[in-house]
Amino acid sequence: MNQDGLVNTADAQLFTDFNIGKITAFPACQKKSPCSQSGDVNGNTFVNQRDVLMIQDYILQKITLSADQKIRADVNPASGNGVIDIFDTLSLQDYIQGKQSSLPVCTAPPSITVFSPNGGEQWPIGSTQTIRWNTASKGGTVSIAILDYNKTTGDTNFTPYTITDSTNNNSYTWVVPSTFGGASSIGNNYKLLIGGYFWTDPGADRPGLIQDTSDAPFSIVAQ
Ligand SMILES: [Ca+2]
Ligand SMILES: [Ca+2]
Ligand SMILES: [Ca+2]
Repeated sequence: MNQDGLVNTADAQLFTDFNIGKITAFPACQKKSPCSQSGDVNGNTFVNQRDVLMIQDYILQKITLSADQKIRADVNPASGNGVIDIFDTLSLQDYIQGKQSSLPVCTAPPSITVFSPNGGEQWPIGSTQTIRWNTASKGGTVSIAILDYNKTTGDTNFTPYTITDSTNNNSYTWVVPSTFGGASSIGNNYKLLIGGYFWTDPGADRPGLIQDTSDAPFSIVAQ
């Protein structure tokens, strides 16, 4: 079924997944690594169940792996973490069975960077300002908030004020309000926060939060 040369429960699982609609097709042929040699632990140019079994045997201390094999086995998370554990086997299995189109280590998360305000600005109440940021991949939605570092909330050293949810197109026009949360907005210790769930971590089965803040505080001043 998954053409790894083994007829075992993995094939039965594929049948089950197909019958209940979790997958829409069976792996048609032997898979290659989605990047360099990641996942191909035994180095035979194919990524299949034998590689998963090698990682499992390594975790159970039945076998040892060479330094290169350890690098190829560390497919999770996106940065590779130098730890070989069950999450690597689960990600590798998802890739082999077609549930994921790549391996986490082969899918670098996009970054987001706040450009303006990025620190030092003095924005008057009532003025129209352009909040700017940059993402490698546009699309989706970002949440924009102002963090007031002069006020703590719970166990955080800032108080957030939500501005809006905006299309992730790298800019948003903002009229600086006179109040935040019912109090004057005049202050000298604000940072802008931009964050969104516009990337799905293939190893986590859920969208991962990508966010950034101003590098240094900015101020809101009187009109
Ligand atoms: Ca292999
Ligand atoms: Ca790992
Ligand atoms: Ca930043």
